[in-house]
Amino acid sequence: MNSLSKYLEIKEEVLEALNSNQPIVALESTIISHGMPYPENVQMAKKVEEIIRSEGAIPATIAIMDGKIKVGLSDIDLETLAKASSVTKVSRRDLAIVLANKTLGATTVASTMICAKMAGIKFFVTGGIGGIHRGYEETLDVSADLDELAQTDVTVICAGAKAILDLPRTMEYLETKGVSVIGYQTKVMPAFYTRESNIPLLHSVTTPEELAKIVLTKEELHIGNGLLVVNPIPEADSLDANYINSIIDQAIKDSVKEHIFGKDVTPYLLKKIVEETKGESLKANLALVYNNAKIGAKIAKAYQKISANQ
Ligand code: PSU
Ligand code: MN
Repeated sequence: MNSLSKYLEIKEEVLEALNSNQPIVALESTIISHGMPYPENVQMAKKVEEIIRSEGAIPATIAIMDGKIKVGLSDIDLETLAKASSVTKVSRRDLAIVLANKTLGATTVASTMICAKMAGIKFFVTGGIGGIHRGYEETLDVSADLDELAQTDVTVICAGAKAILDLPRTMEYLETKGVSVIGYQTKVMPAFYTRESNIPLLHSVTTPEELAKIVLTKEELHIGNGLLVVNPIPEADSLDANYINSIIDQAIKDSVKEHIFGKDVTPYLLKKIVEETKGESLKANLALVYNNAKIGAKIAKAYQKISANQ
């Protein structure tokens, strides 16, 4: 047994899909355990999988359980992650520790990318990526997601980075690290709860096929880093920019006052924003994840089709 297969536990249907070259979409679990309240989190996790299936791809939600990297979870696993109060938020630095200790861990964008790559999955759908936090000058808070995108060859489909972050700096960092950011039917960076920021994108596509061709080309060149697809929240679900930004501003002030730091910052802000918007932000968050799942599955399918014809 090679050392990796000792830790990887790939669900049967995902394994079959890998062996027969079917499209697969990976999903993270921190969004379940730390990103949304119960029971909406588990409902979201199940519905995202359904959407991916209805588009003709196989979902593979990833988490750390019983000393294994589980790729593809059962409904019981999803329920456990959604309910348990002692789930570790696992980023790159935590992966070996949580595996060795056999504790329960939810994977962030960074560690889901690592695990997807280990399993041979090329596409990964989430809500929003982490980035450079506002107040970076003081805290040096930069999400490990950005460096993972710089080094791990997986395509991540998201709705941009939300305004809890410093968007211009996040984009500068991605540029420095050589990460391609491609708008899906948009020419500006989406800001998660809203469709637009004031940051123009250099590249955009209008179809999954165009995107798939870029992914294949990047692969054939062995460039080796990640690729970020940014897909705006549907118009009908987007929030008013002034409204949500004032709530975000206040939540950030509160986080400073309460001395929240490190990995607790993002979950704290998300929770606060859900409370202050009386659930409006949660509704928007769910809608954008579903939209990303649909587009992500379409891209995975288009990729499978063109790569089979090579
Ligand atoms: N953005 C969301 N919901 C989330 C996250 C980001 O809208 O749940 C999670 C993702 O797992 C992401 C992580 O990888 O937060 C980033 O955390 P940090 O900022 O501590 O790197
Ligand atoms: Mn951080």
